[in-house]
Amino acid sequence: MMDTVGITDVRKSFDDEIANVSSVDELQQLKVAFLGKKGKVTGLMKSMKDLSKEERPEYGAKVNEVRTHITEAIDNRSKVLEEAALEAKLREDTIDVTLPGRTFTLGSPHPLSRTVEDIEDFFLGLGYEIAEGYEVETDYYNFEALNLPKSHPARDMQDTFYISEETLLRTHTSPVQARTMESRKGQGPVKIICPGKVYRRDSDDATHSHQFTQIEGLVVDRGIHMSDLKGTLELFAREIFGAEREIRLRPSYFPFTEPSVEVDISCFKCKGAGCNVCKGTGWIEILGAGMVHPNVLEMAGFDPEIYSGFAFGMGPDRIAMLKYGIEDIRHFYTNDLRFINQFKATEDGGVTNESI
Ligand code: 2NL
Repeated sequence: MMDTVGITDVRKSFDDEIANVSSVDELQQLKVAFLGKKGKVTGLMKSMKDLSKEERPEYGAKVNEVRTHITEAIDNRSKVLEEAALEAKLREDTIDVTLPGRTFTLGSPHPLSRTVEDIEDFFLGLGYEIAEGYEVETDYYNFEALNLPKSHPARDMQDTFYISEETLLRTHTSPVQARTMESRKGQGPVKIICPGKVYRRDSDDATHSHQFTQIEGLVVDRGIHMSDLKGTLELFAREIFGAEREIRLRPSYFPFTEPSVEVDISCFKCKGAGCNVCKGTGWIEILGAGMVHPNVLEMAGFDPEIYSGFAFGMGPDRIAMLKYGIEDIRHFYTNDLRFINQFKATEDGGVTNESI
């Protein structure tokens, strides 16, 4: 029969050559040489036209058999070579786990945020709710409802960023308290603190900022007395500035409270002896407070014959400056990393100033 020798030769030469193949590339070349358009198997197929009709089926079957043999051999070899290549790559790509890792910068709570959170935690522990409101307020809630009528001289002291005649950037967080009281429709108790940003027209310097934070507190119920105010603020002073602190109340004036007081704490640095922090007096002023003015209660819908209350207001900026020894209020807002980085995170999520 014609040319079965040719078929045998092709098969033999393939078997010889594949035995020497050692890479995926070489295998690919071999595949082209035998199965490609101009390959040897394709050549065998083409020569079928020279055979007689009777000879063709058997010849074709034999060529197909060789083609199957070659295809399978190439597939098998391909798998073996790919696996070997993968293993070699895995061997080469080992990682040196002893190399030092990259360090990255850990953030820490901003000392002002931390101070606000500490104060919030203390009052939450006494059962207060946290109330928030608007930074853009109406003249009514910012002044009028707090016993500051248009003619009141206190409006000069709190020179304000007006947006229009009736709207302004709030100068204190008191409007939140006025709104909260009003929403309770004359029914006590009200027991809230209001933290937030406030705005006043001021020339910025080491101790003044046109934007700062405030936390005000308000308790309204039947039978609230000055002694409740005093006890609450004494606990507060000891929580924030240390268990040995004493407080001192001095008479003062606010339009929204009567009577009004300034509250001092005994100096945490010199324990009352006199130093640079307390300017030699042994006392540090930390907040203002008083009994809610009957006009304020009445405007918010509470009967001052039945209800009484106390209120207080403090500046967390100043408290943080005292606690962490910060000499300039502008540090809180200029975001200089040299400032921020002084306050390292502590294990309880707080901050310490290592330079104090
Ligand atoms: C201060 C003084 C104070 C209040 C704020 C207040 C609010 C209402 C009613 C009555 Cl709705 N009082 N707030 C009272 C006394 C003092 O702040 O020196 N803050 C930095």
